[in-house]
Amino acid sequence: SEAVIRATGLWTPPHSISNEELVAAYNAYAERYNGEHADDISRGELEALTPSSAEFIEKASGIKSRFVVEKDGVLDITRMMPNIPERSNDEPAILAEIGAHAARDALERAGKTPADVDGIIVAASNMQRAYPAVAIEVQQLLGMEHGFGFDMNVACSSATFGMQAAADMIAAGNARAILVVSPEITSGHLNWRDRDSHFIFGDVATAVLLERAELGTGGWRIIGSRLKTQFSNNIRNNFGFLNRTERATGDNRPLQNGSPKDDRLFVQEGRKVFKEVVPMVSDMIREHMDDLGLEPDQMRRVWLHQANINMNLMIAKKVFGREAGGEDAPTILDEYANTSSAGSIIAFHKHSDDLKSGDKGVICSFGAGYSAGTVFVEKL
Ligand code: CO8
Repeated sequence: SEAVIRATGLWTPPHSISNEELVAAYNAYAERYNGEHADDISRGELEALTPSSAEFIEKASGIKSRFVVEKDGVLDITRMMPNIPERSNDEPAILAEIGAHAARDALERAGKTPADVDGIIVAASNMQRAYPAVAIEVQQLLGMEHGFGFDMNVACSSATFGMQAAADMIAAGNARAILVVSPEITSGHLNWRDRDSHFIFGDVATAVLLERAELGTGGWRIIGSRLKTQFSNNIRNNFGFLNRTERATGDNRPLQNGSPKDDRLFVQEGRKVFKEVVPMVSDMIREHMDDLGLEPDQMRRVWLHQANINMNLMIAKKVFGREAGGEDAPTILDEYANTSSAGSIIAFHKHSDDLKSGDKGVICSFGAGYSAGTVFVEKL
């Protein structure tokens, strides 16, 4: 039987960094770096770092601030990454903990308890450890003594791919309800020393509760969902379990050296991503609309992946066949920045209560892989 989206949940970190604060820290770092490497720079052996700018960031991306789980370490120019102290194996891992916060929020909004849920999928860009799966720890934190959990990673499209997997398992009779949880601590794998990307990401956790239709009321019917991937090196992170083995004996450089172009952190060709992903995603949504028999004027709203405001305005224009923005394609990018897989879910969570029964829209993710997912929904 059919799965519906019963409710969503959100956990927002307590700390926020404005563009101005971020740029002040980066520029102080760049000045120090240039001073320390003055000789190499004057000999032309090293390129000087150029300052970042808050005006550029807002104009190029639409981002004004980002939430982070810890702020002081990010702004400390001798560190430039969050301070997230190691916890013992007897304490909850931070990724599981924030995922459980979002999961509880979704359950509360649906008037459900962990006893009603049979599965946890943790779907996110970065997992805290290799094993045991973070999802199994979330299952334990929620106090579930039954059911199953597993992790999956499709970068920015993790949540929509997770929703498809959950809906299919519910339809196949494997679970009554499944929570798709996306805890994104992007601040851990963002290179805060890279001017091109230091402003892009923020931290958050979201959850989506999917349930067999006849087990409750309210929420959203899934009219159709579709997944797409196409290999690209334009967004890449080479961090991985073979890093240790990839070096010759005697090479003792740190695995993540934290240099401005460290490829064991997030790196991208932002321009190419923009150019290639806009048509890929617009075509995907339009083709899916055609197959579902949906005309642009039957679409009430699009909840798009939150990477770049200009990208979203172009995609929205193609979906609606007219200038579109604001209410048509709500943005949370200004406040949250890019939160990878959680972005379209935050937009949906914060901007869907005003829709009426029968209203239709699409939750759409896109990003590294490339990967993209469309989940068309109708308010019950
Ligand atoms: N301050 C001032 N100037 C800058 C800065 C800065 N911080 N950065 C770049 N500039 C300058 C450049 O040097 C360049 O100058 P010049 O023209 O003199 O060479 C000029 O600004 C223009 O640079 P760009 O062409 O790079 O700028 P864009 O207008 O393309 O904007 C963006 C850059 C905002 C990155 C834009 O290209 C973009 O948003 N592209 C789409 C990216 C995207 O959607 N990526 C998705 C990645 S998310 C994902 O898949 C999740 C992965 C997992 C997450 C892991 C967490 C870490």
